[in-house]
Amino acid sequence: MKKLQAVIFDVDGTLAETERDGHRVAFNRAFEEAGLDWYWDEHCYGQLLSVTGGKERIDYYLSTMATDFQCDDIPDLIKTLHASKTRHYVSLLAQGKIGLRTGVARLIQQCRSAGLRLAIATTTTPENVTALITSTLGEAALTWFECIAAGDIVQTKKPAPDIYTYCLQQMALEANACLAFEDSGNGLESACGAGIPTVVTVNQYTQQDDFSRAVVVLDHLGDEGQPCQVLSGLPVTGEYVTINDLNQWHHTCV
Ligand code: XBP
Ligand code: MG
Repeated sequence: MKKLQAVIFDVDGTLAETERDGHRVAFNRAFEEAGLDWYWDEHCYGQLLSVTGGKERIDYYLSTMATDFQCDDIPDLIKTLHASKTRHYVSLLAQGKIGLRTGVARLIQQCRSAGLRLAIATTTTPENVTALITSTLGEAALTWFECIAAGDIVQTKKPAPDIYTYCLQQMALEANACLAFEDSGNGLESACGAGIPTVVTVNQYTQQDDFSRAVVVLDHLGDEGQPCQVLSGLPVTGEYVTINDLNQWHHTCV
């Protein structure tokens, strides 16, 4: 039987609810700063989230919702807007505007205490990962993650498996020695495409996604006094997810 050796976390929507009040707000501030009358409200942003990657999302918006927009150099505009958006997003995080989801800090610490190797596999930029981890767990926590696979480090973003495959390669790990934590259908497809058994914690934007390939789907990881709920898949032993559950789930599916 293959032993669980590592846990790989997605970032946006999994470690923290960063999309509605973080990335979306940062995009709108970048558009305003550029003198554009674009505004992504919560509903519109939910539709745009079907495309991963901020630059790719702006391009998708232009090709589907702002088709009349004219510009001599669209790629340069997208690059400039995204750099501005990242600055605004990092600033929001530095102000402590976004915290970790229920149970995330606890489970990360329990993984560390149990000797499990930790990694991150995300579509967002490395700067954004650094800003989120630093603002929620402290700068030293960055060293807890052996590999932070982020953004443009791979050619093709989620739902392609590339970012997870890259992470496995960097850590010289086999997929069946790991568990991945995701929040979205795109993320689940990416992790499963790399052969990694995956746990999903849903959020407001991903509740309707297809999670049929997940080992277990939860509302959140739970904490003392904040019981989690299994939406589908394998059971949780107690009121919140512990290392025992990770080992049990891993044992059941590899
Ligand atoms: C979610 C994404 C990211 C963010 C925006 O990433 O798709 O693109 O929405 O961040 P995750 P950027 O894989 O962590 O769920 O603008 O930096 O792409
Ligand atoms: Mg995500």
